[in-house]
Amino acid sequence: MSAPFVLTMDDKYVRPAAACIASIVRGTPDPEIIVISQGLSSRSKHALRAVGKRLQVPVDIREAAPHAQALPIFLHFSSAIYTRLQMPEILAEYNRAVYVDADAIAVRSLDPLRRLETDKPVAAVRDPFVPRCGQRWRNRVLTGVSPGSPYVNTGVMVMNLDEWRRLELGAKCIDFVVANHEDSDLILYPDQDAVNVVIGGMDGIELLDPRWNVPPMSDLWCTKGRLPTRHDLQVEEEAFVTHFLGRRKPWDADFPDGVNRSRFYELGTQGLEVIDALLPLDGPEVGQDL
Ligand SMILES: [Mn+2]
Repeated sequence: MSAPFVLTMDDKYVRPAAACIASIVRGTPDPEIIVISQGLSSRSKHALRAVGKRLQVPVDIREAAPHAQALPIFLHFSSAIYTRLQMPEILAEYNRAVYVDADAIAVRSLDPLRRLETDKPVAAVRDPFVPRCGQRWRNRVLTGVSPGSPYVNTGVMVMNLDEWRRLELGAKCIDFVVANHEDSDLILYPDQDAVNVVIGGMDGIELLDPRWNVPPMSDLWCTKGRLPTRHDLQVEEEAFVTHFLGRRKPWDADFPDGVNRSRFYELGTQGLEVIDALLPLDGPEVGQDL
């Protein structure tokens, strides 16, 4: 059985999520799409279903687990940080799932990801900027985590949900975040850090081909006033998934023009058209909840 593609979002991310969904549907035959709602308005849900209709793929919208709201909210994070960790329970009838960040765009078919059979709870790509745990947590000793072990970006993640449930990894990761939420050095990206410490620390992460999660290198360097290397440009060009991590997004006016931005608009166009018709940018419920 192949796995569903799962996105989580609030109202603010409906437009990029629609582009992401359109890009998946464009390249991958008969994908199963599940959206986990973080308090989506009924307008947003309606718009996402309309995107599915346009793409001729049903979009199954589920609610984030209710106890998410009772967990501590800290720094600039919303309860959304816990949603990925609750997926094994929200998707109780599935053995596996492919989680894709709403700020990602599929450049080619994601079929190999939904077919990936792994014994490990997680398969993900090493973070190109922070490839090792020793780099992420300098001078910290963490149980089971050696400085040389890989640090992964969880923006694209194949989840073996059976293993997550058997080993109670969602609860363990949430406990880790709750216990350490005041330690801003240990927890910078809460759910991603928890996956790397808790699941990485038990050798539970399989590394994927880096092409499955590629940041827009040239644009990120550009914003830092640095020129990308030829290698950066090549990696970017060959990406299977472009993941717009970082603060500046391709839908922002100041995002550099180039291959990455055009991928967002070209590969996501069918989703964007539906959203822009149903949720005009100056509408009352878009972009005002943060
Ligand atoms: Mn992201």
